[in-house]
Order: sequence, then structure tokens, then C-alpha cells
Amino acid sequence: MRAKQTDPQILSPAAPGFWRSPLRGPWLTALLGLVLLAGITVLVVTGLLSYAAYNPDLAAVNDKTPGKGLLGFYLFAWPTRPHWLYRLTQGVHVTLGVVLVPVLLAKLWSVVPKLFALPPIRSVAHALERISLLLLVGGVLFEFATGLLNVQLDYLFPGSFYTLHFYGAWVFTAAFAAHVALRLPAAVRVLRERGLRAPLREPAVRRQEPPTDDTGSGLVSPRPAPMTLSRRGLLGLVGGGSLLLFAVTAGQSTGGPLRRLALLAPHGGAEPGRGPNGFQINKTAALAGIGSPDTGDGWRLEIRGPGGSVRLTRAELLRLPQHGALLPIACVEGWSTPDQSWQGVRLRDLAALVGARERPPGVLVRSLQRHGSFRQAALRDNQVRDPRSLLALRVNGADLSPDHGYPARIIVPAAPGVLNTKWVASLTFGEL
Ligand code: HEM
Ligand SMILES: Nc1nc2c(c(=O)[nH]1)N[C@H]1C(S)=C(S)[C@@H](COP(=O)(O)O)O[C@H]1N2
Ligand SMILES: [Mo]
Repeated sequence: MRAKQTDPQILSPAAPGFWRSPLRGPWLTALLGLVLLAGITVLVVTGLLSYAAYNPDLAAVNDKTPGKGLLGFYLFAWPTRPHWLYRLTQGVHVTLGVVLVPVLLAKLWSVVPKLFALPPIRSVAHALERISLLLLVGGVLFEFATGLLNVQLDYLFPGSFYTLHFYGAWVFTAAFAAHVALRLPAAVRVLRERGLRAPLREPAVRRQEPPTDDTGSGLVSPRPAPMTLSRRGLLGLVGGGSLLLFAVTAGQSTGGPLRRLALLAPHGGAEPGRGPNGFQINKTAALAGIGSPDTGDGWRLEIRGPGGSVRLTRAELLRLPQHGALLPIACVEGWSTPDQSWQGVRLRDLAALVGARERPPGVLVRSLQRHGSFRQAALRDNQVRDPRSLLALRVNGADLSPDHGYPARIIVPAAPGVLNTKWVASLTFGEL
């Protein structure tokens, strides 16, 4: 007891002897690392696609990321087909992000002795490595924290997580790329040498002396504790955790029988109930401050364009040619609805009413809503031109419900839900 208390080998987390799990070692770290490499690469790509899908370069109203500057170098016109594109990319981003949490925690656990290693800095090269590790570990924790808060807290803090998550993604991605370049060769070598299965089948190490498989990694404990869990058991725990998270998350994007299991899905807004308007509601009319005085008989849609402006009642809109489109709502928070059958007036037909018949331009959409986020959104010309882009008046054969945007809302194929403005007050076609 006495010896233990005075032995720095045991007391300080910086001492190699402090960390005693016999499971740590280069093989485990390499395996978890490769799983994360695949998963995080998909997260980076789908995340950057999500940013492009906002049309952030189009008008100040869409983007809440001030001074993104060079970071927007890759932006492109987000396509309108396939119509489930954003439903897929953002469903993957959020579901995969949630599912990777146990893998990430296990990976961090597997390298924790290295994070505490002393002295913290031995040389300039070592200092650079430590800084890159700080950006890597800090960055990944930051991205997961802001991402999960974004999904769970929804719009409690409009805008803030979104901006932080975007800048954080670039910092993290740079550190991640450097880390992969430095460590991938060693990880591949360990897995090649030892195989994927053999280390799982090895009998539990019961000896209390240091194992012989350390390749100077500093991961293997010099004084391992007796084994309480096999490697197979640990990986089973991690995989089982991921599987469970998948089961309670994926349904918010896939629909079908999994939807009822989607316990982690945001339940904000209201219970959508049954019937034609019985699909997920993001922000209710009451929350948005929209009441019947605004949306009753006095409501007019204001349309402006290069050839002038017109004001139309809902009855007049219903007398224009009506078209249908089967499209989902796919929220940036990852949840989505199956395709709904929308009916209304094509955006390009409305553009034609105000002098933009040939090559209709983009449009700025404003809502009746006076406070909060998503009151307005800019759509690109390719979105206005798509024949399935509608000012929707009805859904699944019934009038829109107040919560889904009555008297009129936007619906655009393949776009993030946030661009589908509800309770539309005006459309301005032209320069954005
Ligand atoms: C290393 C990991 C990650 C990277 C590099 C990454 C990257 C990105 C990027 C670049 C965007 C677009 C910009 C933005 O909307 O802020 C984005 C959006 C988003 N990400 Fe991630 N992400 C990661 C992990 C996660 C995780 C773990 C979750 C949650 C499970 C998550 C949830 C979201 C959400 C909800 C959005 C949409 C935010 C919004 O538009 O309001 N992300 N991500
Ligand atoms: N005016 C207004 N339009 C809005 C929103 C909003 O808060 N206000 N939320 C947007 C978001 S983020 C989504 S995901 C969709 C959700 O549409 P739904 O509630 O009909 O499912 O509406 C979009 N249109
Ligand atoms: Mo959304």
C-alpha cells in the first residue's frame, strides 16, 4: 500500500504503468483507426455536400457563416435530381455520426496513455506533433458535440452550432489528413502482420508480465492487469453499441418499421396525427407566430420580377395550372419523410407571370413569419426551372394544414428542408 502511494509509476497518468488494461495495443488501435478512417471520410464528404446544398453562395439570407471566404471554394449548383439526394446524404451524415460514437470512444480509450505522455514536448518536431494531436482530438470531440447538439436541441440556438460545426470541420479535416498520412502505413502493417481474426482468437493473456507484441508503440501496458474482458468482448461491446444506436436513429431517415424505433429523432413541433397532413412537422404555425388573421381571406401572394409585380389570392393561384410532385421533406437535422404527393403551381410558371418566361432566374422567398430562423430562403435558377419545384397549395389530396405552411409553401426536389419555406408571403425573381 505504502509503496503504491509513493511510486510515481502508478500515481501519475503520465507514467506508462498507470494504464493497465491488457487489451490496449497497436492491433486494436489500428483496427479502430481504420473503421474511423472509412466512417469519418464519409462524414467529411456528406458534411461538405450538406453545406453546398444550402446555396450558401447565393444570397446572404441562406448562409449564416460570415466570411467563409476561401472555405467556400468548392461550392456548386446543387442538383434537383435524384429527388431523394439530400435525404440520402444528410441521412447518412447524421446516422453515421451517431453510430460512430462508440467506435470513437473506444479509439480514444485505446490511445489514452499517449495523450498523457510526458514530457509534453521534447523537440520542435514533437511540439508540432502534439499540436496536431490537440487539433485532431479536440476537433473530433468538437465536431461530434456540435453535431449531436444540432440534432438533439434543434433550433434552440439558431445558427450558432451550424457555423461552429462548419469551421470546426475544416480545422479537424486538416489535422485528420495529417494524422492519416503519418499513421496509416503502420496501421496497415500491423493488421497485415497479425491478421484481422487471429488476435481475436488468441486466448486471454493471464500472465502479469508485459506482452511481447509491443512494436515500440507505447500503447501496451508494461504491467498489465489480469484480463477481465477479451478483445472479442470489447469489439462486441463497441459493435453492439453502434448497432443499438443505429436501430434507434436510422428510422428517422428511412421510414418504414424502423421509424417507430427512432427514439433519438427530434420530436419537436407537434404530433403530426393521421390523414393527408400526417407527416413530421418541424416548426408549428403557433411556434412561428402565424395565426389565421395572416393566412385567411386577406392573404395575398406578392410576386415580383423583371416585368413587374402581381398580387394573387389563394383562389386565383388555384385557378392557375396545377401540377403534382412526389417529394420528401429532408431536414438538415437528418430526419426525413417519405415522398409526399404535393400539388400546386410550378415556380417557373409564376416566374413567367412577372416577365421571366425565358430562362427563369433564381428566386428569393419570404415567409409571413416575422421572427426566428428560416423566414426566407433563396433558390437557384436550376431549382426554379425544375418542373417539380412547386408553390404547393395542397398535399396528399387535401389543403395544406396550418402547420405544414397553409396557405402556400415551397417544395423543391433534392433540396434541404430548410429551403422549403412555409407560409409564403412573397416571391422575388431575379438578381440575388
Ligand atoms: C468528424 C466529424 C464531422 C465532420 C467533419 C462534419 C462536417 C460537417 C459539415 C462540413 C457540415 C456542413 C456545414 C454545416 O452545416 O455546419 C455538417 C453539417 C451537419 N452535421 Fe456534421 N460533421 C461531423 C460529424 C457530425 C456528427 C457526429 C453529427 C451528429 C450526429 C453531425 C451532424 C450534422 C448536422 C445536423 C449538420 C447540419 C447542420 C445545419 O445545417 O444546421 N455531424 N457537418
Ligand atoms: N417559414 C418557415 N418555413 C420553414 C421553416 C420555418 O421554421 N419557418 N422550417 C424549415 C425546415 S428547417 C424544414 S425541415 C421544413 C419542415 O417542413 P414541415 O414542418 O412541413 O415538415 O420547413 C422549412 N420551412
Ligand atoms: Mo429542417
